[in-house]
Amino acid sequence: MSHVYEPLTAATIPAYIARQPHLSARVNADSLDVTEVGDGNLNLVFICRDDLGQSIVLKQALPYVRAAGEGWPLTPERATAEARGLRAGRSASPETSPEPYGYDEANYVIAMEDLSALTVWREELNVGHAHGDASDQCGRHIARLLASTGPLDLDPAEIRVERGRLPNTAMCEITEALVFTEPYIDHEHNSWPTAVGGLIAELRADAAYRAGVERCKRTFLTTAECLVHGDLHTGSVMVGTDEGVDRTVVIDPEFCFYGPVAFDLGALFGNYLVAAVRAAALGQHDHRAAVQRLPGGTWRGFETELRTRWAQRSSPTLTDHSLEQWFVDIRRQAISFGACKAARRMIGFAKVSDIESLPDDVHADAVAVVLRNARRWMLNARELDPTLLLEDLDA
Ligand code: SR1
Ligand code: MG
Repeated sequence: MSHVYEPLTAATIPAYIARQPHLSARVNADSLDVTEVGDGNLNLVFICRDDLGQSIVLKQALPYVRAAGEGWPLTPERATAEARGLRAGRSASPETSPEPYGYDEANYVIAMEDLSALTVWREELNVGHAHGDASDQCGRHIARLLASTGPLDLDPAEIRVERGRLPNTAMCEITEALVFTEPYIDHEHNSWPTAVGGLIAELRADAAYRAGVERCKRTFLTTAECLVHGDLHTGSVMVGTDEGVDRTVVIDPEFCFYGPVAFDLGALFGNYLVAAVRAAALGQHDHRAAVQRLPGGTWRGFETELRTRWAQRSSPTLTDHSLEQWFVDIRRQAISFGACKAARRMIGFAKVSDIESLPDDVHADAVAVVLRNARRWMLNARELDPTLLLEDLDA
């Protein structure tokens, strides 16, 4: 149940920080320069920097969807889920998670490390920088979260308790609607270039594709393997170099929930697809080749890390053969989720800049290529190899 609270502003933040010793110990509240930089769909994000160059980030949930306005209310309790997701990520994989500085539950404000030395991965992909190592790091991040919140070390009762503590119902409902339902019905959120109307009608009429989407939705609704990020697209990853150190940092786990681990892998695969289609549309051959290697990087990072953690598992009942079976299931599910995640960005709410910022003369074609590949992935998920997913976009 949420309560009334005041949205922060650049003007109110110095006093807000001054009232909280754990924050005023990190930045000087008397000399703050505050900039609002939130560019996502949901929240306010402030970078607060003092005259010594020390900085922190404050992220506040609004009681509605920022990209849509107050007409689409959304519980700010999602910040509580995000704060838990951040703590879990930091504990499972400190090297790929931001440092959290605290959570103010009364005002739905998360304080955390300032990552402004890094850049959002999607923006980097859009300007032709693939950051291949980030794909491996993201795969490892997913495996570490699985290992520390899933059945390798926790017994089912512990997982059930954790799951009950973090239902994140409102956010899961958004995903169910935007990823699995709305793209396939008439809905005011949907839009597409006129030239792809026929293709979308075909996709919607394809019984095998639709059955695949329904299977994904069932898996999303009923599987609770571990804590998953829940929205792990390339806009949820920061990349670059910070004080001479290469970093990949997974941010924004406000959609986190106990779900199928393949959902996070699929989110990345689907977003690599839109990045590859963008590169192809712009004739960027070298960049396209680098993007084509990203799914393999993520899969190998995930597999390598999970094998390592498997060898250290404490659960006595898990057999090695079951790990191999699990990889087969995860691979198929991830490719199928990837199809859903790419298709929703072409049809429904919250489109992606990779495609939306393309010149008019290639935009509709790019949407069509994404949709054709999404269909191919869904129909062939069992046979496809993640390392070859983007090899032939015209197949
Ligand atoms: C109403 S939220 C729209 C989208 O933004 C987030 O990044 C998620 O992908 C969500 O589906
Ligand atoms: Mg986000």
